Formats: sequence, structure tokens, C-alpha cells
Amino acid sequence: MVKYDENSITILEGLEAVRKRPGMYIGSTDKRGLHHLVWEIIDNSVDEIINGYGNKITVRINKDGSITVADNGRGVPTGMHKSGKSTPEVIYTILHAGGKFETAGYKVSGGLHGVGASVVNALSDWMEVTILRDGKIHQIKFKEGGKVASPLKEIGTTNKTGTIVTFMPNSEIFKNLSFSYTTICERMQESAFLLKELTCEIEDVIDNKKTTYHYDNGLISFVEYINDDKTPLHKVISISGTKNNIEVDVAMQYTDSYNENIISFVNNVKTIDGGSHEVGFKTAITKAFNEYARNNNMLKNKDTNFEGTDAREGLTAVINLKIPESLLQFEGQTKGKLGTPEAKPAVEGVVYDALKYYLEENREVSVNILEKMVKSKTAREAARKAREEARNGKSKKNEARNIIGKLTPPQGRNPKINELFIVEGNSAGGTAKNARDRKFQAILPLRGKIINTLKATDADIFKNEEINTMINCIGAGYGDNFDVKDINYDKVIIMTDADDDGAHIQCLLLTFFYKYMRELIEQGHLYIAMPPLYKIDYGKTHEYCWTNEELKEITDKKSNYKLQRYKGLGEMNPGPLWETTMDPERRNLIRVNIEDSVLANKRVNVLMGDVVEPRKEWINENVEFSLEDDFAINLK
Ligand code: 0R9
Repeated sequence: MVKYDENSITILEGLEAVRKRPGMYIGSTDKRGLHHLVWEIIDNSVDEIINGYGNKITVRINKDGSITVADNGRGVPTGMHKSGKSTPEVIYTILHAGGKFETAGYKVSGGLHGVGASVVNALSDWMEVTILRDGKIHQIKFKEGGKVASPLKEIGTTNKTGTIVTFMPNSEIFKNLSFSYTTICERMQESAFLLKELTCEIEDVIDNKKTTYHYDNGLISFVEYINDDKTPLHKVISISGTKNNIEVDVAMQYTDSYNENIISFVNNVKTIDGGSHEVGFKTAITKAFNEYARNNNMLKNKDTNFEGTDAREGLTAVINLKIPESLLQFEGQTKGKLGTPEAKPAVEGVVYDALKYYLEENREVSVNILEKMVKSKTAREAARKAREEARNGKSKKNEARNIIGKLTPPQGRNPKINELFIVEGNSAGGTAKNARDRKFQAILPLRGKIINTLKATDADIFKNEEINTMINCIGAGYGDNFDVKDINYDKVIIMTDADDDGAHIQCLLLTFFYKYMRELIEQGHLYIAMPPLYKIDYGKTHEYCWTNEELKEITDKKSNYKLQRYKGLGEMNPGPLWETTMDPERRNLIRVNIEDSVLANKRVNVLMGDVVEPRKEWINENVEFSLEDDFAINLK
């Protein structure tokens, strides 16, 4: 029997807070939140390996739906904590124990990690921790969100070391309990790229699948992996060095693509919003290439310097820093931006010195890259000129001709508040035109499906009328010349029918924006509208439903209603469309964002590219089909 004293009551209260507001601790309780639980546990294993103990992490999705994470580090200490509880009990039941934990001689590493094990326990039906250390096997079991079901006890002997954690997420908190093998593989693969010594093994016992990741060449393999669908201009350049106590590792490669793809990590945590290390990297490469080009007469006296964007066109780079905890500073709402000022000169110094040397030693590669930069500089200067001319009215006429008869513009001219609805077909366009607030909302109906911009050539794409109209309406150019400062609308909203055709058009449009107006997404200007699926009429009042679950919940409780299923936007009257989908006060919009640039790139290629097989595989693994939806997916 476990006796609860005053201390344990506060512990349970702490974990109770997590169960009451899980979103505050793990972001959400959808699929992403469910996987957040796994990342919390894996992060503890990764910390142990970064510190030089162990080299293997295994993740297993079990038959009963629970998940196991195991590492071969030192094993969590099994001694008594000064509170009178065993160390593992404290680690897995006290909120934020990781960050603050201090027992005789133990200190949790990593700076960011190790704080979430108790959160995972709080949100689980049960959790089991097995520790292999000092020749013994110890085990502790928890139930109902962190109550001790069986205190730490010795259950056997061993000659191995490590920690094994198994947990079953709580089915009331998480509506979707199935772990995604693909998502876990992608995350583990990234860890294996970042830590050369690490081997990651992932097993799905339910679907009988198993994958192992190990990369002797670390970041070099990471860049090769990102670029495997592009044509590289040279072998990956690898740069390593230490300055101001900061370890800098970089791998970089130019390809024939026009996109820049820089991904950075600090102590193996992704810095989604960049920060001082990325600034240092960008300064270093611009400086090194400009100097080399001047010294070798590829930039003449009269020429202006390459700008940063010229130096980064077609560049894929991965930056990984190891910074001592005392220097770590993160900024921004999600703490995804490195603030440490010392990181800029450290990265700049290491990268500039190494790149300068590399360029001198590899003349052929240097000339190849510089020729690409010259092209980028020329195109940039030409685009700037064209934009200036357009602003002076010289080419405005053509654009206007293209738009007339298609776009219903707003009356107001304020691009900071105006909204552009891109709708599917003329019938939906007609309803939207009547539904909108004409002061600031514009409607652009598309006729039929737009071209798949991932499969077509540039020439075909820019012959396409619908694409030209969209580019002209948005008014900020496209591709390299896209300048988000020039957009005519604060929000570009894709509004399609809530059926599979609508979803397909959404994908085609997203692919176009991703490829030719990525900054529109990155700066948060692209949205997806959410029209309802049903209207329930009770006579005097009515309600709308967006999902079949919502519909069931309402119709289970009520009788005497009239149900209307909206097959398309064209079937809706302007009133309901305004009320549910277009009125800024009442509508729900999905803001499109790119959470992970590597994954986004790979996904767009798998889902919209030429090869059918990986697409089929991805859909089979990730899409939940329901008979009610009457889905027909055309994979061609
Ligand atoms: C399967 C998931 N793995 C873990 O959760 C895990 C935690 C952990 C660990 C230590 C070793 N391996 C681990 N795996 C550890 C850390 C320290 C000393 N000995 C072992 C230390 O940081 O000094 N611990 C994480 C926190 C703790 N141990 C501690 F606070 F209990 F020390």
C-alpha cells in the first residue's frame, strides 16, 4: 500500500494540473500532442547519449497500443532522493523535476530536455519504468496519471545498463491513440543524422515493420538526403570548428534548384526561427563568395556585390551548434530562436575561414557556384527594374487586362486589411460574391482544376491562365522575384468545397504557393477557409456542423429537425456562407504554415510528384478512410 503524505498530495495536484490543461504542457491533444509525449521521453535518451553515455535508442509500438522507448545509457539513478522517495519516483511524478532536479551528484543535462517525463506520466493510463544499472534491474509502475502502482523494486540482475520506459496514453485525453510509425521514423532519422554515434531502431509490432537508422557521416548524409531529388553542383562541403567555447558543425551543398534551405539546431534541438547562429552563417558565406569573386575578377570594379539572397539561391545547409548551458539563450514565443550573441561571431569566424580555404582549393567548384550566383544577381536586378516599371504604370495595363472579368475586387484599397478568396468554380464564385463584405473582400473564381505545378514545366505553368490571374491579383511577383512587401491582400484564402475534389484543388493551390510564393506562407498570409458540412434547421433556429462527430452529438440529443448536407459551396445561400465561412467575427480559418522545411519539401514531392508508389504508401499509412465519405482517390 502506498501511503500519501502532504508531499505526495502536492505532487498529485501538480500532475492534476497537467491533466486539466494538457494543452499548456504539450501544445494540443490531437495527433501532434500524442507524439509530443514520445518526443519528451526520447529527448531524455538523446540527452544521455549527447553526454557520451550509450549509443542506441529503440522505440517500439506495442500490440496493445502502448509505446516503449529504451536507451543503453547509464540508467536513471535508483538511490533515494532527499524527499524520502526513490529517485525514479521523483523524476516521473514531480512536475519539471528534470530542470530543477538535484540529488547528491546528479544533474540533468541538456538545458531544455528532461523536464517532461512527469507530464507524460500525468497524461497516461499507466507507465512502467525499468532501469538496468549497477548489475541490477529495478522497476517502478504508475497508474491513473502518475499514482504509484508499484514502488521501485529490484526484479532481477543484468550485465547491461540502460532505461526502458513504456506508457499508455490516456484515452479520455487523447481522442486518437494510434502512434504513427512514419512520424516516429522521421524524427528518429533526424536524431541519427545529428548524432553520428547513435543508432535508432523503430519497430511497429502491430503492422510488423522495423527500421534502423545510423549515419557515420552525420550532417553530410543529412544534406545528401535533403538533396536526393535535386542535382548537386558539387560534393557536400563539411565545416567544423570551435570558437568561444561554441562547437560549430556545418554541412552545405549548392544544387540547381532556386530554393534556399537552411536548417539549424542547437544542442540537437531544432531552432525553427533561426537566430544569431544563422545570421553568422549567412554573413560568412556572402563575405567569402564576394571576396573570392572580386579577387578572381568574376565581379568587376563597376559591379555591385552579391546580396545574401544571391549567395543562398539553391543552397541546402544544416548547422548544428553545441553551446554550453551557461551561454544558452532562446527567444520568441515558442523559444525557437537562438538569442546567444556569442553564436554569431563563432559561426561567422569558423565558416568564413573554412569556406575561404575551400574556395581557393577547389577552383572548379567555386566557379560553378559563382556562375549560378551571377545568374541570380542578374535576375534579381532585372526583376527589381521590372517592379519599378510596373509601379510607374508601364506594365500595369497587361495585368489589368488579365484580371478584368475574373476578379471581383474590394472597394477599399488597403492591402493591410483586404482579403482575397480563391474559390472553386463560377457557381461558388457567384455565391461568395453576394456573401462577401465588399469593402475589403475580393473573390477570384477558378475555372476547373489548376495545373499541377510540381509536374509541369515552367513554360506550361506560366502559359496557364488561372496561374497568371492569381499572380497578377496578388501583385507581388512569383518565384525568386516574389516580394511579400508588394502583396495586395493581407489574407489569401483558399475556399473550396468540403469534398474530395475540393481537397484536390486545395492541394494543387498549396503546391503552387509553396513552389512560387513560399514567403506568402512563411509570413502567415495564406489561409484555408472551413465551410460547414451540414445545416440543422429547428424551425426558428439553426446550427451548423463541420464534422460527422459534431452532427452525431447534436442529432443524438434532438428530434424534429431538418438536415441539409452541403455538397458544395454553390449549394449554400449567401447568408449561411457569410455567417459560417467568411465573416471575420465568426469564421474559422486554418493558417497554412511550414513547420519543418525538410519534411514539407519531401511531402510535397511525395504527394504531388511523378512517382506513384511512395504516394500510395504514404496515403495507406496516414489517411483514415471512412465509408461514409464515399472517397475515391485517384493516384494518377
Ligand atoms: C527511455 C527514456 N530514457 C530516459 O528517460 C532516461 C533518463 C536518464 C537519466 C540518466 C541516464 N539515462 C537516462 N535515460 C542519468 C542522468 C544522470 C546520471 N545518471 C543517469 C545525470 O544527469 O547526472 N536521467 C535523467 C534524469 C536523471 N537521470 C536523474 F535526474 F535522475 F539523475
